[in-house]
Amino acid sequence: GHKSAILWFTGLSGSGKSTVSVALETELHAKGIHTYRLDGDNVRHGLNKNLGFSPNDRTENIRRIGEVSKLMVDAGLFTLTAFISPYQEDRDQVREIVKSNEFIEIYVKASLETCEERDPKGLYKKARLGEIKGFTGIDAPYEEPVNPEIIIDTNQLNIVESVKVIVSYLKENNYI
Ligand code: GGZ
Repeated sequence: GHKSAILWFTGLSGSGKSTVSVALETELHAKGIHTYRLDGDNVRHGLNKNLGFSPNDRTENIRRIGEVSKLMVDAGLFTLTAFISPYQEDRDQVREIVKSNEFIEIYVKASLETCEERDPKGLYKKARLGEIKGFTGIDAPYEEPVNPEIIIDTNQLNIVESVKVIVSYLKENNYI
C-alpha cells in the first residue's frame, strides 16, 4: 500500500519541473502507484484558461490547482503538479488545505542564468526584448521556498539522479 500526497514542484520556467515530474511519474507507475500530473498543458488551457500571469491570476491559478489536487489526493492518487507557483504564501495556502503529511514541496532549483541558457521556448529572450511583460525571474518575482521538503538542484543532478532523490524521500517517509 501507499500513502498518497501532493508532490508540489516549484521553480523557474526552464528549471526542469516538468521533465523531473514526468520521469518521476514513470517511475511511480512502474511500482504500480496511481498518479495524476497537473501542468500548464492540461490546466491553463482548460480549468484556468480565463487566467493570465498577473499576480492575482497566478494566485488564483495556484489556488484552483491546490483544490483540484486535494480532491485527487482524497481519491487516493499521488498528484504531481508542475507550476512556477512563485509566491510562498500561495504554496503555503495549498499546504494548509490538506493534512500535514499530504503536501511535499519540491524546489526544482536552477540558476536564472541556466534557465535562460536552456530557454526551450524562447520566452526568456522575448522577456529580455520586452515582448513579454511580467516574466518570472526577469520582471516578475520568484520567491524561493523557505522550507521545502526536497530540493533538486538541476545544475548538479541529471534526471535519473533527481528522480532517485524524490523516490528515496518517499520511501524514507513511508509514502511508498
Ligand atoms: C512566467 C510564463 C509567462 C510569464 C507565459 N511568466 O516554460 P513554460 O512557459 O512552459 O512555463 C511557463 C508557464 C508558467 O505557467 P504557470 O502556470 O506555471 O505559472 S504560475 O505558477 O506563476 O501561475 C512559461 C509560460 O507559462 N509563461 N507567460 N509572464 N511564465
